[in-house]
Amino acid sequence: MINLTAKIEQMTVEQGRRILVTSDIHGNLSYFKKLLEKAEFCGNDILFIVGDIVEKGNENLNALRYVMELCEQGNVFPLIGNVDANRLKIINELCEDNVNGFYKYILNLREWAGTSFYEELANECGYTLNSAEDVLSAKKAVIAHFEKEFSFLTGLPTVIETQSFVLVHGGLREKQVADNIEKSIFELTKFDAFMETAEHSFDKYVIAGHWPVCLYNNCIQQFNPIINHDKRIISIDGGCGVKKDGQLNLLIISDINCSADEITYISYDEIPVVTALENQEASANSVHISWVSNEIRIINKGEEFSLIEHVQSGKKLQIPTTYLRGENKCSDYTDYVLPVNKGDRLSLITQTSKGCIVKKDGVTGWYYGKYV
Ligand SMILES: [Mn+2]
Repeated sequence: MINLTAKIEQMTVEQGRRILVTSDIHGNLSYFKKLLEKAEFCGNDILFIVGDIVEKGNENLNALRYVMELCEQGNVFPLIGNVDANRLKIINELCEDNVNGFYKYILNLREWAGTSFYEELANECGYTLNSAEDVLSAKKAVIAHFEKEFSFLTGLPTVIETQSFVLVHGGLREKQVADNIEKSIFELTKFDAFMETAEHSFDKYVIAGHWPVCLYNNCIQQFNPIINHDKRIISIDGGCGVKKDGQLNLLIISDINCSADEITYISYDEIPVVTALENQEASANSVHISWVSNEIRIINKGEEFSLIEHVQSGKKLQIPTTYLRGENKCSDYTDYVLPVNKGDRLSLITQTSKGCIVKKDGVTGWYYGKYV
């Protein structure tokens, strides 16, 4: 049986060691490795991985095994995420009554990400998943074969409190860290929009993942970590692998005693990069249509661009027709025109006859100039 109760751990971090924090790797192992390389991660660093190691990417089992391997060095501290916990629960409870829904989910992920955590587990045990029955027949072998991986995930803490900050995948429900022990693992790991909806200003800065930071902004589409000094919350999920212009973020805290103002970050994505050849000024009054506000009305559907009305803001705008999702939704979109200087490096997301949608320093927007 898998025992999924919240675990709160205390930890004292030695002075003089650099602290790195990432979250929401979601099976994107190459992103994670490249990010550590970029940070020149070494044995003297402390690395926290704030949950959601598996699912949605194409190397879920390998990502988990890589994290397990890193943990043997003694300076790497993963926490559990809601998706990690949910997989344990689903696999454990898998039976005839619920297998159809789970098989549908596996098929969705196969189409979207190429594979899924359970599919990788089943495959390693020699099972191919072509029906709900296959999913169920693999269960026994999966549970026996991956005992080590499951007990590793089950043993992960939900919250780690250090002398200067607190780490948790979703967020803290209660202001005092210790009071959160009453909460379920899912209340602490699946706290949607924590930075927006938390009712407390915490004593120590709380570092959380789970909710892609781009969902916090209705004007600008941006993926960099956000530090909220009023509530003392640091939100770091860059939407890696979940958003097409997402990135994997890594907070860099130079020392356990450094102040929140001194925290920096780096990020990694695999979007092709071009160089701008022209300057461009930023636009004002932009809108960012995100997954939490993506209801639209199509006014005129064109071949390359369509005129739509964004329901939440009431704004009418032209968006690439490829961004439409059915009749009343669209993909994440912004009409923001980025400030660009000649020589800037831009990550190229979408090309159109009018200009390109690019990302610069973690912010997405239009660029209308020439580039190479
Ligand atoms: Mn999550």
